[in-house]
Amino acid sequence: PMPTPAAPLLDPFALAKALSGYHFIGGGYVPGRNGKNFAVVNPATGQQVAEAAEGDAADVEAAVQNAAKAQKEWAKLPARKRGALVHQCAALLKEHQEELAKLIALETGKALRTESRVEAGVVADIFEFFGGLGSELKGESVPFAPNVLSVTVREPLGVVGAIIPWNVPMLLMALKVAPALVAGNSVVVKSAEEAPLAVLRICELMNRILPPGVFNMLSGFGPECGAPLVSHPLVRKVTFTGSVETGKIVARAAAEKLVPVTLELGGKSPMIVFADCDFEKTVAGALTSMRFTRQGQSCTAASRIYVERPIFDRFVTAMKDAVNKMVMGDPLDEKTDIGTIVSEGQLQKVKAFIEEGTKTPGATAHVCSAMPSDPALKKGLFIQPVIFTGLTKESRLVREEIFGPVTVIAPFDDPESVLAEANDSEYGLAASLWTNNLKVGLDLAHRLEAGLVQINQNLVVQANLSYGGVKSSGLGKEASLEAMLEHFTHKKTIMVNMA
Ligand code: TXE
Repeated sequence: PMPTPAAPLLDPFALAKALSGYHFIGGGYVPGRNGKNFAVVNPATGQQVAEAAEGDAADVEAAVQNAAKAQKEWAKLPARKRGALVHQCAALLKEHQEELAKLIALETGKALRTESRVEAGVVADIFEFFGGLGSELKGESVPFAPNVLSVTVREPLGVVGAIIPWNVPMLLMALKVAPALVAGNSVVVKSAEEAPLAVLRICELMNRILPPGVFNMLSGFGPECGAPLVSHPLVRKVTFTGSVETGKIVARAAAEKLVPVTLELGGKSPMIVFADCDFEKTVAGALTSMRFTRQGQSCTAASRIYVERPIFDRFVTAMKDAVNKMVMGDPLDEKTDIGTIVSEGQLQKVKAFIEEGTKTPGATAHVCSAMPSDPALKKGLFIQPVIFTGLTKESRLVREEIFGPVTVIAPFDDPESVLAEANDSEYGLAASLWTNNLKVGLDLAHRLEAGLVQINQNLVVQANLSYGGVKSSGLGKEASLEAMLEHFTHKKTIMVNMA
């Protein structure tokens, strides 16, 4: 029986409770086999809102076996039919946008108006985009010899194991699940321990349309639940978003059984602002690029801003003024711009960075915005956004991913020096350039070491555009037709000798 109702349930607290203690395996909600659960906490209040099943190898075994069985039938459906079903999922997800937005706001602390509602909308958009691509799973005919017909066909890989983090769980799940399914694979997702609920709710919605077993979800911790999923012999593809450190563990385990792996890891994305930019638009662009609305918990967040010296002071002042206008508060409140950090562990990590920056000689910490005054939120994981100036490139705050509401702004004098600084990073996920001189802009865009470079805008991931980093930011691409073909199918060659 489904523990959640057919109509959207707009009370996220009731929904969280209803989803407590379940995985989603073989087309239905099932409790964990070991009976162990862990707490899901509302980071805005510190109160427990649900329990999640603590998955282990036995749950992985059940989910993968179900997925393997379902995949055989799913792959037999015409590709366009699979796409059409995924497209129908998009429509249903759209109907439930508000419900999903509230649930994700509750479990992650991301503000409803500025972040969570947007994420729920993008999720539907991703399913809609990939749902239209069934007929693109085409092969080629290759000239070989006069009497030989030589063709390639695209075949699914089998069961896909997907591991997702907590910052935008629904969106990152969709980027993996939608193309995997359209390509004829089945999927087992391991959700993030901080945010298992909204993705679990989506399972039941999609199961109204998809055959049982093609989409399964497990909650649990990395070593106990994620690791056995990655190593399971029937999992023929692994796709992961998370930290560099865990990404390497996952890649090693996948290499052990020689299955392909896609990794989307962190970033330290530079934003480069030239004096000839459109000043007001650039300040507004910087405000969204820093993703302070998400407390900076974004892999593409502009966490290093380089500003050409003549406008440096004016830019810093404008940024401080803009961030000071942002309202921190209850994520579910429509007035709130900035919600909370996701967990106590992340909060401590971010605070340690801020402390280190504050103590650095020559550095100034511009602390912005005001902590919420509501006593109900006094245990909430709020943190005031900080803009740092005066830090040099040796600082850990300039080099490492903080994943918090912290940005470093530094001046530069010429395009070559700023390019060298921007590229002097272990990461290479995203970058943006703000200038009216497109000759300089385009030249730098070609020479920046990043998977995504934008000039005079800084949009988040788009379903139809290739997304993914270079260097330690990852391996392989997500989103786009090409990502579906390259990462969720293999190309088989068939030759017919007709002589
Ligand atoms: O990441 P982990 P955490 C960065 C960000 C953040 C840091 C730590 O800097 O501060 O990583 O976050 C699962 N085998 N990003 O600890 O550990 C885990 O259960 C298989 C950037 O949350 O990478 C979760 O589902 N799976 C990033 C997922 O991996 C394992 C988004 C991510 O957790 C595992 C998130 C194992 N051995 C964090 N160990 C981005 N690119 O946006 C853990 N997991």
